[in-house]
Parts: sequence; structure tokens; C-alpha cells
Amino acid sequence: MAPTFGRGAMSNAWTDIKSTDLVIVMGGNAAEAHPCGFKWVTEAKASRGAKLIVVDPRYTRTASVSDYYAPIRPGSDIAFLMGVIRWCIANDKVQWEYVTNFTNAALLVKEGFGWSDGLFTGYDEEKRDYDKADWDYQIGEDGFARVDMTLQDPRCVWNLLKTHVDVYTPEFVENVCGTPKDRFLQICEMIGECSAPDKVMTSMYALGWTQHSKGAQNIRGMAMLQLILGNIGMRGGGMNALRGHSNIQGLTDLGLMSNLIPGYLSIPTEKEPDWQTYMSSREFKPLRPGQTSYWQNYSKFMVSFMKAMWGDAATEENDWAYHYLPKLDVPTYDILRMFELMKQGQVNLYFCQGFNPLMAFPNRAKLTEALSKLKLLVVMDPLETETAHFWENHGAYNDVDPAAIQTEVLELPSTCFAEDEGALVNSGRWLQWHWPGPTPPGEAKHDTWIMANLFQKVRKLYQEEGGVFPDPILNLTWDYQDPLDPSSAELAREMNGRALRDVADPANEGATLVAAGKQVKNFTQLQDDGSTMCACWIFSGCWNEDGNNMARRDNSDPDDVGMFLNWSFAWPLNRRILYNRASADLQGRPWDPDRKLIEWTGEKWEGYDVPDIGVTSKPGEVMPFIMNQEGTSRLFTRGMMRDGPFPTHMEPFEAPIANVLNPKMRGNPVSRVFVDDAEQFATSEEFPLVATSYRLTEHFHYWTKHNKVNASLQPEFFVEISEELAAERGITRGGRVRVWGKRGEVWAKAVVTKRIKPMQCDGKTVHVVGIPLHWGFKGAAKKGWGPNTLTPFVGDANVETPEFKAFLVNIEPAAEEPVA
Ligand SMILES: Nc1nc2c(c(=O)[nH]1)N[C@H]1C(S)=C(S)[C@@H](COP(=O)(O)OP(=O)(O)OC[C@H]3O[C@@H](n4cnc5c(=O)[nH]c(N)nc54)[C@H](O)[C@@H]3O)O[C@H]1N2
Ligand SMILES: Nc1nc2c(c(=O)[nH]1)N[C@H]1C(S)=C(S)[C@@H](COP(=O)(O)OP(=O)(O)OC[C@H]3O[C@@H](n4cnc5c(=O)[nH]c(N)nc54)[C@H](O)[C@@H]3O)O[C@H]1N2
Ligand SMILES: [Mo]
Repeated sequence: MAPTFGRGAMSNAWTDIKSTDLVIVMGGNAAEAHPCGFKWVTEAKASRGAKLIVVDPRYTRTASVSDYYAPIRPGSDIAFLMGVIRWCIANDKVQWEYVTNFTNAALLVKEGFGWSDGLFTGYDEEKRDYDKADWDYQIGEDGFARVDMTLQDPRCVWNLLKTHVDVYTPEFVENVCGTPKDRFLQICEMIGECSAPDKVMTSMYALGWTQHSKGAQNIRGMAMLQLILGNIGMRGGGMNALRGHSNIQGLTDLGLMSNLIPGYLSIPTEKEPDWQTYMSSREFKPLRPGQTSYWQNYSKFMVSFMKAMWGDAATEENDWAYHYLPKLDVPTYDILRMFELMKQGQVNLYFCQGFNPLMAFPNRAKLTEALSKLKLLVVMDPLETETAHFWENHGAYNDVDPAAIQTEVLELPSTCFAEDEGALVNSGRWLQWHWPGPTPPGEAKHDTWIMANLFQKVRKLYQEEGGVFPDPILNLTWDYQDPLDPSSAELAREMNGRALRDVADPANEGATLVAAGKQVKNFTQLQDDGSTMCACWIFSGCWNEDGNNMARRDNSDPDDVGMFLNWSFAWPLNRRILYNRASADLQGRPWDPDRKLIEWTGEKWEGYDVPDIGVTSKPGEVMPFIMNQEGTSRLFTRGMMRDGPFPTHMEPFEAPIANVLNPKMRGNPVSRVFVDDAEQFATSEEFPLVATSYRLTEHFHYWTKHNKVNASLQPEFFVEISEELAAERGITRGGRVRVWGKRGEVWAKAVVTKRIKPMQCDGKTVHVVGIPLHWGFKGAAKKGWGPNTLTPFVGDANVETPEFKAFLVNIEPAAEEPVA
């Protein structure tokens, strides 16, 4: 599997949004969930008359300041986006020069690739997987992908795309999405204007797109549209994932997932028993002549990582201690799989750090059953969480029998991020250093202190008792001044990397590029001969010999372009807009002179941002998308996505209507479904209402209910329904309701609102029930439930994000809640 850059980050930056002409917020609610960042939208509106479009099942506070709003049925965004692409193609709203040269539109695809009935070729129903052999380019005798730059060949990506989107007519969109046709067409018109080289749209999205069984394809859909409009790499453009927690971007960057190594390198699989096999599928050769294909440097990043981990124990002779790395026997040990294994009794100890899964993960009954099977649960958290107290009876709020649960629970009080020193990576990939706030209360310890102390104790046990394979633990580099309390500065310097011996300068014979012991300048100095170490290559440059670049606080912004190059440090290489080479045409002239970013001087690239291309790479020869083998961006993704090279309409696992492309198909046909859960998907006959879940400005997840001020601002769990549904079910404003689904039931106060309206989809009236997520049985707020008693245990086919945003329920008036 090819690692991808920016697995959900902003391609641009918050400060860049002010340069846009059109903002589309679809799959998010930035005004409420990202209120500080949203000021840049307000700025764009005020300073350059930018317009704002919102597409959301609910009329949100973002919608309330929009220029145009359209409703959409939860889980139907692919149909909408493919509909917009179809409309743009049909109405010649295409940035042709960009599409032809900077995307893979001209590349020819194998004859065997095709689709029918909502499925691509190669589907195996039993395996719930595709054979992807034909989802690829035609390769010529020269070893390069074949092209037709005139876009005439029926097998070129462009013509396949055109045929693929043909079914998504405005009528199809209206029928599937419930979005009135006139609203859809008005949005198409607004978006279409941004195909002009000097008009730019930005896409701001978050969980409204990711939390679906085809979340990754929702995002692909918009990325493709942005490419067709020529908006990637442009100031005021891009694909902008608005990340959630203050450092969730840092979490992904540092590879805190079972299949990742820091910097989007990947953990080996069982099929890669040795280093040569592992490397053979990672250092991608260019697929078009003269292209960069930057992953050819993979071994430099990987070897430097191995040296950071195991120092002298990682040598060329032992393939850099490759045998120390675990080998995955399944694609990932994602959280859904871990809870499934726990439920099957295959996990003894669960170490839960900064996570409250009983509140945050789907199907509470299953989670409770899983946690009850553990021998030991360790929770490391500054707060008392529901997860740590899952065994307590709280009446209907947590209806368990403590006597029947044998799991031992240990709580390790940790500090919270505001009490720590370190860098938080924001959505725009900026590593911003921060300094500790208040002194931690009581016995609370920093996470690093707890981890270091645990590690030293475990290492001592291995030293004394051996064990099956002690080497990776015994040889782990741990050269911190205080081994029981590594400092944030030491960790950051390790992520930047340094020379372990003198590194020769390849461009200057006899000269030294980096002297032994010195910090490398950035990742371009990393080597694969063991002479450098670096714990996270994309962060390299954050703390070099110039000092802590993340702590920089110079807010000057020459010509008011929104780059702020001397404020903090952005990965990679302090670049603020990814793919910025694409902001200029084939000759290297900015598409929009008023929105110049970088340009070709005749000798090199220069401008306001750090060029995203070799500074002397000639325009017209080296294409802008250097991370890809093609040198271009991808309208067609070959075999990278498990569920298709193009996004195709799929219904949620629990949907009010059948998939109109294939009525027999449920959900995403390649999403992983565990046996017991398959029996638990509801049908619309039993549960006719579509539920979706979201956050409120006044609360942050499950922390702020511990705070009396927030708890009084939003005191009580509620659900939101339309006036029409309320009337139909005899529900009164502020009345109590019971909401139930296939997996459980909750009681809530009813907020009856005009902000949600029934929709017409495939001949049915579809009602939406909105469920905010902030209540539980701990803290200062009144006890409540949130949505996850009801949500299904299934996730996205590519990344396993649970399907929190579209599931089925029913609702009825209730006298009062049955609380013990
Ligand atoms: N105040 C506050 N701010 C927060 C948080 C918080 O708890 N409180 N949490 C943070 C975190 S961790 C995250 S990840 C972000 C999340 O940020 P967002 O994703 O913006 O927040 P949500 O409220 O989950 O959902 C956004 C919107 O998606 C809509 N939606 C639901 N289903 C669909 C659909 O199928 N299609 C479309 N187009 N829209 C749909 C919902 O109606 C909702 O308005 O917020 C962060 N910010
Ligand atoms: N139905 C539904 N479910 C959802 C969502 C949805 O939209 N709908 N959204 C999902 C999303 S996007 C997210 S991010 C999750 C959030 O789910 P969680 O991440 O589980 O929720 P939080 O309460 O934000 O954080 C977990 C814990 O981290 C602790 N913590 C804070 N700082 C520190 C620290 O420095 N160290 C340690 N050790 N702990 C710390 C907090 O006290 C808190 O108890 O919920 C998910 N669940
Ligand atoms: Mo999140």
C-alpha cells in the first residue's frame, strides 16, 4: 500500500482561507466546531466579498452566515459530488490546462477495468473485497504509463471519469440526496465559476464526511472536483481537513496507528518478512519520464527512523534491525478490531491513554461486554472517565451489574495538554510550541513521565528474566538526561534528527554536509547508510542548529498573503501550501497574477512560500505532484483505495432507502463487518428515521461536562427533530422522548426545530433525528447518553472510522426516563 501525504490535513492553512473567492463547508460545521479558525472565512467574506456555501442535513450556525444553503440526506454526499463533477464537465466548467497536464486525465487505463450495478470489476462477494489487478494504467514498452494528451482515447482517465459520472444527473441527486434540484443547480453554478484560472474555491470538511463507511471516498470526490477546477496548490484553494483535538494532526503525523510508522511510513506486513521485500514495494519508480516520485527517498527516512529507535543495534548487516519491527497479520489493529477481539476474550490487558471509548465508540453494549472480558484495564487520564468506571451501575444511564464484572481497573492520573510543554500540530500542519500553564494538581504526572517509568520497569524485567524476544526492548535508544523523565525538547530534537557521524556532501567532494552530532537542517540531509537518525522525517527542520523553530512567533506576512513563514514551523520544510507548484502554469507563470504564490524566474522557483518542487526543476518537464509516481495528481487512484478508483454512490449500512444503483447492496460492499454485528443492522421497516450525531460549541467531548460553567450552558442531553416529525409522533417542544434502535435505547429532551426539515428520497419522506454527543454518567452535568448506545459497529473500508453520521432509529414520546 502506498503511503500518502497528509492523511487528512489541510493542504493549505487556516490563514490562507482569507484569500479565497468561495468557501464550501460540506461535511462539517466550522462555525461551531472550529469557531476560532472560522474567523478566516469571515475575513474572506469581509475583505474580498467571498461567498459561503453550506451543505448539511441541518441548518447549522455555519449555515446561518452562509450565502447559500442546501440540505442533504446523511450519507449521500458522493452522489452530490459526482453530480457536481458531471455538471462541470457538461457545462465546460473545467480548468483544461490544469486537468490535462497536472492530473492523470490523459493516462490510459487497462481494458479490464470497468463497472456495473454500483460495483467495479473484480468484486468477490464472499471475501467482501475486490481483485484490483485491472485497476491500473496501461504500461508501455518503455516502462511508463501510456498517455493520450488529446484526451480522445476512450480508455484515458478523463473519458472513463466522464462515463462514470454520467448517471449522476440533477434528478438522480435530488432523488438520492433529498437536495432540491434548483438548490443543487444553483450550487453547481457557483462552484463552476471557480474553474476560471483566477477564481478559487476552498473546501472545508471534517467529520460530516469522514464518519461514514465510505468516508475516504467522500473526500476523494471533493478532491477530484478541486482538481477539475484547478484549485489544488492555489492560494485560497485546497482540500482542508479541519482536525479535531488540538494535536490530532500530530497524532497521525507521528503514526499512532497500528499500521503506521512516524511520517506516514508503514509497518511491515507478514508478507514482507525481510527488508528487501519491504523496500521493493515502497521506493516507487516514476511512471512518467523525468518525474520526481519523492518516495524514492523512502529508505533514507526509514533507515534514519530505525537508527533513532535502536542506534548501534541497527546496522547495515542486520538490515537496520528490521526483524525488531512487528509484522501485521491483518491490515490494521484498529479500535473496532481491538474491541471485537476483546469481546471474543482474546485480550487480557487494555492500556487506555487519553481516550474514553465507552462514550466515543459505537455500540455501547458491545463495548461494555468487551471491557468486562478484560483482566486488567489501565486508564491514564486527567479526569474520571466513563470508561474507567464502566463497571459502575448508574441506573438506566449505565445499567450493569458490578458483581458480574471481574475486570480490575487502575487509574493513572495524568496531566492535561495545557499543563505540558511541547508542540501541538494544527490542521494546517503547523507545529506550534507551547509552554506549560498551571501546575498539575495532586499526584498527576505528565504522560511522558508515566510512560518512561513504566518502560524502565518493563525493561528491568526483561533484563532480569529474558523473555521470548527481549532485544527490541533492551536495545531501544533511551539517552535522555533523566531516563525517568524525558523532556519535550529532547523528544523534539530526536524527531528533527541529527548526524551520527560526519555526513559527506555529495555535491562538494571532500566537504562535510553535516558534522557528527549536529542536528540535520531538514530531511533532505537524511541518509540511508546509517549516518543519520531521525524519529519523524516530516518534522525534520523543526529543531535544527537554528534552534526551536516551532517556538518562532514573528507574525509578519509580506504583502499580506497569509503565509507567516516565520511563525512556528510547518511540515514539510516549513511549506505552508502543499503542491504550490501547481499554482503556476506549465511555463511557471502564476495562474492568477493577483494570487501569486511561487513562480519560475527562468532559473529557479521563488515566491512567498517554500517551493513544493526542486527549486531548479524545469517547468514543463517536472510535474507538480512530486509525491506521486506519475508526477500528476490522480482523478483515478489505481488500486490505492479498497472501494474503487472512482467514488461511487453507496448507502450507509443502515439507510432509509435501498441503493438505487444496486438494491441488493448494503453499505460499503468492502467494509469489514464482524459476524455478530452483521445481524445487528436495522432495516428501514423497523426503524424508519435517519439519525446523525455531532458536537455543540458549548462542550468539548466528554471533558467539559466536568466543568460547572459548561454544564450549565448546555445542561441536559437532547435530540433535535423537525416540527413535522414532532407533529406526526405527538412530541411536544421540550417534551421527553425515547429514541431506540437495533442496539439500545436512550431518553432525551426533544428540541423541536425548523433547522431540520423532512426530505423526499426515492419516493419516501425521510426524517432526520439529530443527536449531540456530550453527555455521560460522570461529571457535573445532568447524566445523559449521547448517540453511541445506538450507533452501528462498522467503519470506513479504507481507514475504519466508524459510521457515526448515518444510522437508523425510532422515536416516541416518553413519560419520563426510567432512572434508578
Ligand atoms: N465545541 C467543540 N468543538 C469541537 C469539538 C467539540 O467536542 N466541541 N470536537 C473537535 C473534534 S475532535 C472534531 S473531530 C471536530 C469535528 O468537527 P465537525 O465535523 O465540523 O463537527 P460535527 O458536529 O461532528 O459534524 C459536522 C456536521 O456534519 C453534519 N453531517 C452529518 N452527516 C452528514 C452527511 O452525511 N453529509 C454532510 N454533508 N454533513 C453531515 C452534521 O449535521 C454537522 O453539522 O470538532 C472539533 N471541535
Ligand atoms: N456518535 C459519535 N461518536 C463520536 C463522534 C461523533 O461525531 N459522533 N466523534 C468522534 C471523534 S471525532 C472523536 S475525536 C472522539 C473523541 O473521543 P475521546 O478522544 O475519547 O474523547 P475526549 O473526551 O476528547 O478525550 C479523551 C480523554 O483524554 C483526556 N486527556 C486530555 N488531555 C490529556 C493528556 O494530556 N493526557 C492524557 N493521558 N489524557 C488526556 C481527557 O480527559 C478525556 O477523558 O469521539 C468520537 N465519537
Ligand atoms: Mo475528532
